[in-house]
Amino acid sequence: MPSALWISIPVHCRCSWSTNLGSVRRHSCRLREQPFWVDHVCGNRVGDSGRYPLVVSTWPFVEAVRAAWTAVDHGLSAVDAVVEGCSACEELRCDGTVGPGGSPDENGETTIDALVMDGVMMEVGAVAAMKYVKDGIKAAKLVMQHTQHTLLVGEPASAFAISMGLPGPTNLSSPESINKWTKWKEDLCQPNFRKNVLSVDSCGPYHPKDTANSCAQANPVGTIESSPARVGLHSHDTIAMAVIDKMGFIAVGTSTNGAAFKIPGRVGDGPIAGSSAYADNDVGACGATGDGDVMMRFLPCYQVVESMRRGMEPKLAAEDAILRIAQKYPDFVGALFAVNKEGEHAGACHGWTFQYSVRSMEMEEVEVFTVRPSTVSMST
Ligand code: SD4
Repeated sequence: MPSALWISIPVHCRCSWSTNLGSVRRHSCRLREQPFWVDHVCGNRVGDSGRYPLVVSTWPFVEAVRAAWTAVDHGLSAVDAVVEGCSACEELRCDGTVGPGGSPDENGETTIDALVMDGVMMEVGAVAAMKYVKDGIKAAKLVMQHTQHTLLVGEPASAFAISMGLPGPTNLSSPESINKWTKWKEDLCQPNFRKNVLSVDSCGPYHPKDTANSCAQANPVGTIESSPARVGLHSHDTIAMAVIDKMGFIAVGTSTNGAAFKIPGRVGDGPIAGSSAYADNDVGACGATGDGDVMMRFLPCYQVVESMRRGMEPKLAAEDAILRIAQKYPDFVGALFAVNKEGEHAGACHGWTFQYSVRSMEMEEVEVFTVRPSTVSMST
C-alpha cells in the first residue's frame, strides 16, 4: 500500500467516525498509535456541522479553555485538547487549587488528583494523591495510554509518571501553600474533616469519640470538637473540562489539589470517572466541582450522561443529578455542567453560584455562564 495514502494519527485513533455527527458508527478496531487508512477512519464529514469543536470547563478558567480551544481548533484530538487545557490550568495554578503549590493537606503537603477519559473507547486514566509530579493531567494520560489500569495512587503514581518521562520528583509546596497551612495550624487546625473524634490537642492526634473516654481522662485539659470543613466555598478547586473535537469525538478531564486541609491519603471525586467527569461519545459529557466526598457517593456525572441518553436535556439532567444529592445532603455544595453531542450545554449547582466557561464555533471568545443554585422543591 503506498505510504502516501496513510495518515498517522499521533493520538489514539478511535476507529469510529461520525457520518452526520449525530450518530457515531463504531468499528471493532482498537489499535492505537498506528497509521490508519484515511477513508476507513474518518469519512469526509469532519466538522462540517459547524457545531464542533467545543470546549466547556468549570469556573471562569478562561485561559485553560483558550488553550484547549487552540489545540482542538488546530486539529488535535479531544483527549489532547483536554490535556492542553487542564495543563494550562495546572501551570497557571488556577485559583491556587489546581497544579503545584495549591491547597495543602493536614500535613502541609500539596497533592494532585487528575483524570482523563476518552468518550469513544470509554478509556480512563487517573492519578490520585500524587505528591511529587506537578503535571497531573499528563500523568493521567500516561496511565490511560500506557497501562491497562485506570487509577494509580500515591507515591507509586508519582514514580510511574516519572518513569514515563514526566519531570520529578518535584516538591509541590509553595510559599502560598505553606503560609496557608501555617495559618490553619495557628487557627488550631480548624476547620477540618474529622468527625466524631476527640483530641488532646486540637491538631491531633485524634481518637474515636466512642473509645475516647480513656483518652479524655488521660488528658483532662479537655477536648475540642472540630468544625467541619466545607469544600470550595471560597475557592474553586477543580478544573473539569469537556472537549468535542472536529471529528465529533468527546473527551473529559479534571485536575485538582482536592480539598484544603484534607486528611492525608484522602482521594476526592477528581480522579473518579462518573463522579468528577464522564463522557460517552454516543451521548455527551459532564464535569463537576464541589464537595467530592459527598459527590462521589452519587456518581453525578454518570447520572447526567445516562439521563441525557434517555432523552433529558442537559439542563434538566444536570439539575436532576444535583438535586438527587441535595435531597440527601441539604448542605451540600457542588456544581455540574452538562453538554450533549449536539453541543448544547447547561449547568446546575447547589449551595453556591456556579460559573462555567464555553468556547464554541459561534463565539469569538470564551464566554462565561453563571448558574444560580437549584433548590429542592417541598414536594420532592
Ligand atoms: C474534591 N471536588 O477533591 C474536589 C474539590 C472541588 O470545588 O472541586 N472543589 O472534593
